[in-house]
Amino acid sequence: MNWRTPMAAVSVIHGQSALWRQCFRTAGVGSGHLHTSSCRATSKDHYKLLVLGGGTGGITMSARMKRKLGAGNVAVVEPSEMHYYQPIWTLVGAGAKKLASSGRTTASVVPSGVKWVKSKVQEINPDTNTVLTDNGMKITYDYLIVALGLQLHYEKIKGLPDVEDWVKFKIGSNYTVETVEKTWKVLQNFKEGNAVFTFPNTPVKCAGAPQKIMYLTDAYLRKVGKRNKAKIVYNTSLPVLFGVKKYADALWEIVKNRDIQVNLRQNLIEVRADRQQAVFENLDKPGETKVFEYEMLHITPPMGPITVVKESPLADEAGWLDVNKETLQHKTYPNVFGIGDCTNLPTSKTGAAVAAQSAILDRTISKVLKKEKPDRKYDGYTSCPLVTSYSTVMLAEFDYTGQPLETFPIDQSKERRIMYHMKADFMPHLYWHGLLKGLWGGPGPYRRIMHLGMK
Ligand code: FAD
Ligand code: UQ1
Repeated sequence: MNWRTPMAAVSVIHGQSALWRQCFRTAGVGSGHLHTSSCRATSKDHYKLLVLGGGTGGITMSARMKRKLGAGNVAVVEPSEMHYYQPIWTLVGAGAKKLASSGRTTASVVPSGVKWVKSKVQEINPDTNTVLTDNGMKITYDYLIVALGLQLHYEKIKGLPDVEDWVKFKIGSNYTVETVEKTWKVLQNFKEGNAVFTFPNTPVKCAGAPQKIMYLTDAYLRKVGKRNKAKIVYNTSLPVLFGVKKYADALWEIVKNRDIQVNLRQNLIEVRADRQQAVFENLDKPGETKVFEYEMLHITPPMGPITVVKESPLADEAGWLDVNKETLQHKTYPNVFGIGDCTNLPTSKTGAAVAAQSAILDRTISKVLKKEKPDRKYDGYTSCPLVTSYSTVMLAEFDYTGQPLETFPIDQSKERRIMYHMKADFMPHLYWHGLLKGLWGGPGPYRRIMHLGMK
């Protein structure tokens, strides 16, 4: 729909009146969230800075920008009632954490003084500095930060049954709030056979997560005495086990020692759920398929850019937000910026990357507001705490060059108990109280101290 046509303008007005009716129905009695309810957004539809998406990057930048621009000048558009700390889902899928611990209401994470527009972005028009939402609002901005994340494409796997039937068909996936507990149920129900783990033929968020759950499965089955009844298989679309050699070498040692079979260039294309069979295509020999029987199937779905970004003038050819890889400023619209999974930054998509990006983007926007040239450069820092058991983690950290960029002055390719505690116990606090409050910009400054200024 194009909101500039007269027809569309009518539906915008209808949308707003429907919104007002909804406000009258739901407002009042104890609904005292200062920044919630889409109704109040209709009273103001221009913001100095508008943030699209209230996930990791969106909330983080809202907090930072509100500090910079003051209350009332920043709004964030996010449809979900709940905000999730996704990295802990790896442990939820293995029964080591409860799902409830991963979520907080969006109302509680939107910083005070920032307007929460509880709607879905439907169209972005950077030529007129306008955003259109699914409930008919037109919001204009001076500056825009796009933090819309990425889209999961389970529908691209042929034959995948309805989510309600996944446990019956022994399927789980740590990648969504609806499916992560199914991984744990399927793991507990495991009797005998193949445990098969997949990695799709697309960019993914947290490229280590597809194998973390495999190591936890191995550890769980050993703990309950079923490991000798299981064959663990990792079928990955990639030509490598991990993108950074130092960690890949260490992971190859682990899979060898734990008797895990790794098949490279294998892409899940079909699930025959009633027969408990998964069909993989050999990416080096298109058309050649191999069928794996399974007793447990963990799916990492294909992923891609969010449709609203892909269909906007802000996208690159592949559909990702087209930003400068050093400044995070859009390549053709200088009042537009991007952060996180929605961007085409050539680094691994993680929350840790968002943390490092947030400090750079904060600085870039400060400079742009002062009509100066951005001066700080993002080095591509990203991190993946590779959980290798219920008590160990290998903390991978690297940059655009694909070289390790480690925070601690120890060999981080070793599995360590202390890193497990960092991942399981410390990171959630750092996320909720540091990153989302705009106070944590990644470990860069600490790395420099710990390496005596050498890194
Ligand atoms: P998100 O946090 O996904 O936020 C995007 C937001 O945009 C969402 O709130 C969504 O509702 C909203 N949105 C989407 N479409 C629209 C629309 N049309 N209009 C308005 N809003 C919209 N990272 C790590 O650093 N370490 C880890 O160990 C780690 N492990 C992970 C394990 C798993 C299983 C998963 C799933 C992720 C993991 N990650 C990890 C990755 C990390 O969670 C993401 O990289 C991070 O959340 C990206 O932040 P983002 O803001 O780009 O996207
Ligand atoms: C990090 O900053 C971060 O964001 C809060 C994560 O979670 C989403 C991480 O998993 C990691 C590893 C980092 C990097 C932090 C340190 C202390 C190495």
